[in-house]
Amino acid sequence: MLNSFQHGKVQHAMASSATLVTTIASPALDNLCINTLRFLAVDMVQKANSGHPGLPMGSAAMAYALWDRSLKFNPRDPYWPDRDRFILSAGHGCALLYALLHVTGFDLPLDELKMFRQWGSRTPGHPEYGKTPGVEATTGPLGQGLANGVGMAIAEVALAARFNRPRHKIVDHFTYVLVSDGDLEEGISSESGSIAGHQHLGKLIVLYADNHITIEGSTDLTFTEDRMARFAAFGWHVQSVEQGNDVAAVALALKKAREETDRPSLIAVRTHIGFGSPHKQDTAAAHGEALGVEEVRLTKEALEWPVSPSFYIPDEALEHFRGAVTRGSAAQAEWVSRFKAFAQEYPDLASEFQRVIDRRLAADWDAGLPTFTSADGPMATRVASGKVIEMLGSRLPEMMGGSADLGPSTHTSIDGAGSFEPEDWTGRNMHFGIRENAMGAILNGMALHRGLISYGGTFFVFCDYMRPPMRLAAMNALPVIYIFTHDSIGMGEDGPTHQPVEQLVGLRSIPGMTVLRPADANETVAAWRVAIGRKRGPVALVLTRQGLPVLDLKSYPSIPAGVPLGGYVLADSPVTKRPDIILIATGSEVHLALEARERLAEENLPARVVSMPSTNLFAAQSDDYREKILPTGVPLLVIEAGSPVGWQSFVGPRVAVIGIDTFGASAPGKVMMQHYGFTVENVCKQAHHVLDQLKEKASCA
Ligand SMILES: Cc1ncc(C[n+]2csc(CCOP(=O)(O)OP(=O)(O)O)c2C)c(N)n1
Repeated sequence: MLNSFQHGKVQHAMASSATLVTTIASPALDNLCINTLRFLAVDMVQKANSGHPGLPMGSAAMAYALWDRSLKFNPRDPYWPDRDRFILSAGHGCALLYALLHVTGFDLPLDELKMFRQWGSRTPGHPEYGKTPGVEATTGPLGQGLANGVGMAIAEVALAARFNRPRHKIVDHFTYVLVSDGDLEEGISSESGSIAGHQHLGKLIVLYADNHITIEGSTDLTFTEDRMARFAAFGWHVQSVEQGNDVAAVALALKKAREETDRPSLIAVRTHIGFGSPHKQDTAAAHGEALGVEEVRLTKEALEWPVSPSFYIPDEALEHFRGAVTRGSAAQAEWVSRFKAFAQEYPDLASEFQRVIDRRLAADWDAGLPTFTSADGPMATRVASGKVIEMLGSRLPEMMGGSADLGPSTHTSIDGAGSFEPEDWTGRNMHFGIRENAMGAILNGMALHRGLISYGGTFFVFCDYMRPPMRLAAMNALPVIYIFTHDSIGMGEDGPTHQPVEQLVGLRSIPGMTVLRPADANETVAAWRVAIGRKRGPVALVLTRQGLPVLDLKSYPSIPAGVPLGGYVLADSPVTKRPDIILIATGSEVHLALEARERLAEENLPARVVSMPSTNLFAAQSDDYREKILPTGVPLLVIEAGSPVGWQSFVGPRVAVIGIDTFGASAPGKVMMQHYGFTVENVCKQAHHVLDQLKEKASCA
């Protein structure tokens, strides 16, 4: 029953009182194990003739100290809920991680190591979540992994605060991150480091491969501040280990870090990039290319390692590493027994824990979702979203999120749910501060941890600040929700710096991202239903600042079923079944399309209005459905207060777009809309123009 946790699935296995016993190896055996890791990494990179040998060679000892002496993990069941998390933020050094995963007994055969960076292998060029058992996060874009770790540590304390009870600690693990200079140079390290310090995340422990080298050479070129003082100022507990190969010293620092419960820990370990390589150690040449056949030989000789065979793993080392399986199984069994006792005393809480870890929604989670009527309008979609969040927050206690200091504008708080602050980690309203990049990466870490539905908001234009973590969320199919308000030039006076133009097309183009720009309060409700119901991939809700009329469901009954399909007929041509033109609009422009349709009807031009809150969802529908909504041969006119880029390729050549291909300006929203052509008059004029042009073409043909 030890393998009873599939992605956190709890089964009530037989209780076991096994305790975690680590057999400390002799220094000679330690060294053998460390060199095993080093040379596996060296051989992987050499065989691929691509990759980064330097960091693995320098950091093998500290990684070994962690994995051998501290890390709570079970290679046979990589996803049991209370394992320690380990993130290699310096993802370029992944040969080290793959070596660790193989030798400790994860389902990663040696043949996979021999296929490093090759098509279809489980050992890609940077760690990819979901591809390799034991990889907790996709890393490579420097700094993101560290902030993911902050998110995971936040998830740990939040779930502990929610589920642990006196005598029952069912959530109790550490989050470890290995970072490099590049991770700490990136601004996100300060954003997330500051949050972690402020939140007193004592179970976050960061090992820093302080090797003084980046790609262009010595860190003297770029990175000369006192990193220790910087993190100390963030409120971290900081330690230095002078000898990176001193396993005992690293293990001791890790022990001290674990004992420091009030502050996150940074342990700077002075390592040497390319350790052991006679010509490349301590140089940038060890960073990002294979050592070369001759240098591999010299390095192996220097460290008294057999030159051949490559991928050599001494039996003694393997046997020691594989102790992780017994250790991990025992640790997991011990947790299972604790969980069982917890479930006996708190059966409801135990099944609730199981539910949130499995990402299952509570029954009737959407029962109280509001329906708005025209009497509620005008209402900004951000306001409608706020009402939905309040309701959902009360039904789904796993919802946890906030904004980058814009809560009153983004309407992202859950009333009565308290603030997530070090004094009270049961609070579910998060205050990320003005740190969008870290916010995005923390949301990813929370989602990767499991047990929470994480969401975050800011002004739409500032989503650019969090694009790197959004891209990773999409790549990792993480169910993170973004709430982006002030969605167009219609937001008004703040001017072009705050008025999004190219953001819609930008987000829509991220593979796996679902963007929804609802037209009113009722579409917003339906959009939230999509967001919460989606288990894979992030969802961005793009919402207005300005009030919009409410589309009454009595007049527009197609809204609830239409929104999940991405695009649907909101109002059809009043005269004939087949319209002369289709007006496709999103968000606030849907109302303009509806007005224009009436005007066009008076002008004997029957038009259909298609509301298209999500091009991503619409594109995923069947050809038949899309043909039904946008029949072949009917000209299309798109109305969207954003860049027109993308529409042509999306709906084909028979399309004209009223969009924006310049920046906005500082003026009231209504004035802006008029100046940029978002008026009934212009829509009607363009509709006629499209048809005239087509007629002209037809007569020329
Ligand atoms: C955001 C980001 N920018 C640039 C890179 C490309 N890159 C990979 S490693 C690296 C820096 C290497 O220095 P360091 O972080 O100290 O790693 P080490 O040399 O110790 O392996 C850079 C710039 C990246 N992976 N991510």
